[in-house]
Amino acid sequence: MKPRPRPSTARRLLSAGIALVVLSVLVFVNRPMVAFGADAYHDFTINRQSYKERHGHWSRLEVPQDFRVNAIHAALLNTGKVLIIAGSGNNRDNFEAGTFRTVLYDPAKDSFSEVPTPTDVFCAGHTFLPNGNLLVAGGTKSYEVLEKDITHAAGVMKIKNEAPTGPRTFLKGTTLLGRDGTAYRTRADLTVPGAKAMKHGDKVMTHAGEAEVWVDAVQAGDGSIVDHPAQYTVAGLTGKDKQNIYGLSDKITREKQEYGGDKTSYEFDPRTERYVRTGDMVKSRWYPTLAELPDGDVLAVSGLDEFGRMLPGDNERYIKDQRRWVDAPELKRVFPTYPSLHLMADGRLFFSGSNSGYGSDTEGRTPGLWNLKNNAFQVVPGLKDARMTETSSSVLLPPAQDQRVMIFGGGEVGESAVSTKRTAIADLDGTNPEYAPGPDLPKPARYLSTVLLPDDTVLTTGGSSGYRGGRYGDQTRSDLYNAQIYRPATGKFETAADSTVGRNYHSEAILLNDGRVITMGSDPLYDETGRNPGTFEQRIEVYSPPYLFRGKRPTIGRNPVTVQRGTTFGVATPDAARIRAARLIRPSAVTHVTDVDQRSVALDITPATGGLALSVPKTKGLVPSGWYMLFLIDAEGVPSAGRWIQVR
Ligand SMILES: [Cu+2]
Repeated sequence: MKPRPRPSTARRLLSAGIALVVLSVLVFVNRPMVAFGADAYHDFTINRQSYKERHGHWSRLEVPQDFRVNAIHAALLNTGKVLIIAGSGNNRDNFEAGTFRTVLYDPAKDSFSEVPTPTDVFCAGHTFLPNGNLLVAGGTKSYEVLEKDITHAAGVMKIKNEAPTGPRTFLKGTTLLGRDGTAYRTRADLTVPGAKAMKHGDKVMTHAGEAEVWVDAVQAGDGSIVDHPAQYTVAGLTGKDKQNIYGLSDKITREKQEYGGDKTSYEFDPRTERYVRTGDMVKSRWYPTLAELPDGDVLAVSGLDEFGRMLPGDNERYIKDQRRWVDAPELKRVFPTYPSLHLMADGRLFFSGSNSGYGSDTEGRTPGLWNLKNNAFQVVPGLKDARMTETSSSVLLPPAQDQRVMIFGGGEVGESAVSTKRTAIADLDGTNPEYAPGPDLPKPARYLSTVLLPDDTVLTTGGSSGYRGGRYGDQTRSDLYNAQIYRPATGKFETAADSTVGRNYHSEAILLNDGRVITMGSDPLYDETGRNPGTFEQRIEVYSPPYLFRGKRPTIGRNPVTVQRGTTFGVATPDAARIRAARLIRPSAVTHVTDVDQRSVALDITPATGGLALSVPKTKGLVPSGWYMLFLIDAEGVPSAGRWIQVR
């Protein structure tokens, strides 16, 4: 065999060079393949049956362009459809154009439809009534104006009328004059009631009529600022009128003007799929919580008034049989906006501490049990990171009979970079309940959505570590994609599959009656760079929990449509032998991760011919009247699809 000649150095260098070029080309050509390989492997992993059985599975919903809205509120109707409310959707252009949106999604048919939305229900409160209608009250009367955009000093003016000669109307643009002649104009038409004579013992006293209105300085600049309480005359009035009718204002400034609340109220009817106007609320409210009471009436709590001021503890009651609101001065109590108020078995409302966005940073933030019979408030101590309850979420853990409320995450008051991974559980059954620590979340979280599942677990998903998805530590964006399932029986979180869409402020997650969870919304303050304004997230995802991949689901053959609290009813099921639990789950009505509707009530089970006999507890505070989803759960924790039942 002829030996190969040794290559020259030049030749060796040349072939090494060629090899390097070829290798570089190969690496370059294959680079996307390598990346694609990692993606493909991830896809392969999350789509494996064994993975889904342990962690569940997410999928993206196809939303036709016409039905993409800014989901600010979401509720599951007893038709199985999801009510998605945007109103103006935190979009000033929509507000000014009077474009208010509501969309219905039907999971059974995978179809969308549009619902006419009469007024701006953006940031209203809501809760389900015993008849299945969703009471929606409050909303947006005016958008905020940032300090940098305020050219003319403005303030709230109280117009007083000391003449007992009946109401007086002043048109928008009416001028009020300060002592030095500085002029201000009213922003809206205003009717001021006449003075009233009132008897106090044997004395008769005159009470002036009064009404409030925004006024803006006629001249731009700081010259019209008034930093102290002062009196103003109404231009054009003379003689006695001029003496009797005048304006009073605490201050007129160029400070930020908060969003103003609205007093409009509706019942949304799931059958006609329309908003039906009820009597107005007594107060205008932006960010109120509506809490159903044991008798089926509703309490509206907290909010900003029409001038963007925190309501100082003014709460009111909806009388469902008369479809009107009445003042509840006997229940004066201060809470921050969107307080989480969970109805307990004894009829008290438990304020978990969770709230969303506005209010005094000290007053009214302490968790406790609110007795509506005497307005007493029993503090529930022991919450770690007690200052971090804003943008937290809380749920009544399943089953409701355990009377345990769990709070998740949250951040410091206002636009703060500080948030917590703390959870805590208050066992409210005893006489002196306290919060005890729960397991930490994997990461600090605000705006975490928490959803009760039929197998007595709680899905926690979405949220961000930073304020509205923004900066946290060295990240410019801080959306959380990790989801986890809390299992009360073990007191631990289990890892769920990752979601693919970040969800922070103005996002929701709710249980569907087919056992899946739908998630939507998110309103980041900034984009990915952290420099430009963010875009509202309109994509929708659906999460299928592990139980949907664990074999055949039990079925319900037949069930009554209406059941009485404290009675036993029969359901037909071919799976009776393997059923271990039955739950009534009250559907969610959620906004700003505040959902005081969802609850899961355990039913006692006894065997019966052709199925099972199920007993509904008789306590109203445990099972408030209304529509529920009935789930049967087998020994493996696999639930049936939910059937709609009305509890009376
Ligand atoms: Cu909001």
